[in-house]
Amino acid sequence: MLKKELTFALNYALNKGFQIHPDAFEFLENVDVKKLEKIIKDIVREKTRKKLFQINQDDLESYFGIKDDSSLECEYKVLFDPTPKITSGEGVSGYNSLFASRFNKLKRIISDRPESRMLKSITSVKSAQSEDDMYVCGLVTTRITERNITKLILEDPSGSFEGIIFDNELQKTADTLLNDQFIMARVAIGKNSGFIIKDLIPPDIPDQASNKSESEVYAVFLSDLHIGSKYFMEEELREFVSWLSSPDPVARKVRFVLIGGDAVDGVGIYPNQDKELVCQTIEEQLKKMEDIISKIPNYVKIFIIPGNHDPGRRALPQPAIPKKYNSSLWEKDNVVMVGNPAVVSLNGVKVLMFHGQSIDDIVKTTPGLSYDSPTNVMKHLLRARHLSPIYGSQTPIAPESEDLMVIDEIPDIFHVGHVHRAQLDMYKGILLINSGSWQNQTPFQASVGMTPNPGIALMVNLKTFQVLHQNYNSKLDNILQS
Ligand code: D5M
Ligand code: FE
Ligand code: ZN
Repeated sequence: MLKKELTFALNYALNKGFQIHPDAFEFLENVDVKKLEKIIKDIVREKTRKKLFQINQDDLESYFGIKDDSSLECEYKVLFDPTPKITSGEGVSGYNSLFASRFNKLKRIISDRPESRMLKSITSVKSAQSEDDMYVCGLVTTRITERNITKLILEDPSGSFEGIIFDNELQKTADTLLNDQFIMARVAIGKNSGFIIKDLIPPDIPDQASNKSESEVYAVFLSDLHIGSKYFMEEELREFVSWLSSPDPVARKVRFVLIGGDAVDGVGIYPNQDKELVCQTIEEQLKKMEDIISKIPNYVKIFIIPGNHDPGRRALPQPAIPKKYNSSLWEKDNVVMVGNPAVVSLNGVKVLMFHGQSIDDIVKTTPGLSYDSPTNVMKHLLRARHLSPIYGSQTPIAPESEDLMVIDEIPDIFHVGHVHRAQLDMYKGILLINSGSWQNQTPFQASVGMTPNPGIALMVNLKTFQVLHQNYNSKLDNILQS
C-alpha cells in the first residue's frame, strides 16, 4: 500500500495534468516522506513553467543534485565470458583435452621467459646424456616429502618425469605446489642417473604497468550477498545502495558495481538450508535482488558473476545465472550477467572476476595459506596463472575441451569473494581485492571457526587505484587489513 504522503504528492501532480514515469515513481518511494510535498510542488512549478508535463527520474535526480555527470567517461567491455563457450565434454576424453589445453596454454605463457628457450620435452630429457642443466615443464601429478627428500612427478604430453629435491629452500617451494598446477623445472642428471630438480619456475606475472582510467570514476566491489538467507544483511546493503544516490562526492562518481558471486543464498545448497532461508525459492531470492538493484542509479553498470550458491551449473567454469529464473533482471539495461570467471574492462581497466571456490581446496593442502588471508591465496593463483588447478577435490571442474580457468590475460584488478573476508593487497602491479560478504556469520561458519568481516563496501578510484571503504557492520571497527 502507498504511504499517504506519497499518494498526496502523486495526486497533486496528476491534478495539475502531470504524468509520472514509473522510474520517478520508484525514486519517490525511497524519498523521505516529510520532504515529498515540497519536492513535488517545486518540480510541478518548474516544469509547468517549461510546459513539460511529465515527471521522470531525471527531474528528481536534478532536483537532488545527483544527476549523472555525463562528462565522466564510462565505457565498458566484456573481454571474457565463459557462458557461450561452455560445451558438454564428458568423461575421460573430456578431461584429457582439458589438461592438454591447460598444458598448451601455460607453455605458451611461460615461453615469454628467457629460460624457456632451453625447454625440452620430458621424453627427450629422459633420453639425454647431458651434463648441463636442462629445463622441462609439466603438470604436477605427485609431490611427496619423506626423510628430508622431496619427490616430484610432472607430466607433459610426451610422458612423465620424476625428480628429487634435496635443497631445503626449494623443498619449501615444492611444498606449495598445487596438484595439477603447471610448473617449469631446471633439472640435472644425478650421480645414480636419477634426476635432481634444481629450480622450480612458475609461469607467474611479468612486471608490467597497469591500465588506468582517464577520468576519476569509481567501481564498487561486492560479493557474497547471500540474498534470501536469514543472515543476509539486508538493511545494511540497502543503506549502502541508497548512499549511491546521495550527493556525496564519491557516490557521484560511482559508475560500476561488480558482484563477485553468491548473489543469492540458493536452495538446496547444503543440508537443512531451508531452515536458514527467509526466501524459499530462487525466484523469490532473485526478485529481492532485482528490487535492491533497481535502487542503484540507472547510469551505474552492474556486473554479476555466479558463485557456488547461485542457480545454474556448479562446476567451473560457470555460465551466467540462467535468465529463466528472473528475466527482468537480465533485461535491465544496466545489468550485465556474465559467467564465472569473467574479465571486464572498465574505462580500460581490466578486472578479472572469479568467485573463488578453489580457495577451499588450496588452503587445505598448502602450508602457509589460510582463510584469514585470501589475498595470499590469490597471489598463489596468479603465480600459477590458473584459477582452479586442483582437480578431484571439493571444487567441481567441468571437462571443457578448452581450459577456461587459465589466467591468459593479465588483469589490472583481480576480484575474488567466497571466503567472506574483505582484504586488499597488491601483486606485481595488480590490485587484489577480496570483497568480503554481506552475510553475518552463519552457524556453520561459527562451528568451523570462520570469522567473516561482512558489510564492508570497497570502492576503487579507477584513475588512481586508491581504495576507499565503508563499514556497515556496527559490531566491528575498521578491521580491513591491507
Ligand atoms: O562459503 C563461504 C566459506 O565457507 C567458504 O570458504 C567455504 C566455507 N564453507 C561453507 N560451507 C562449507 C561446507 N559445508 N564445508 C566446508 N566449507 C564450507 P559459501 O560459498 O558462502 O558457502
Ligand atoms: Fe559466499
Ligand atoms: Zn561461495
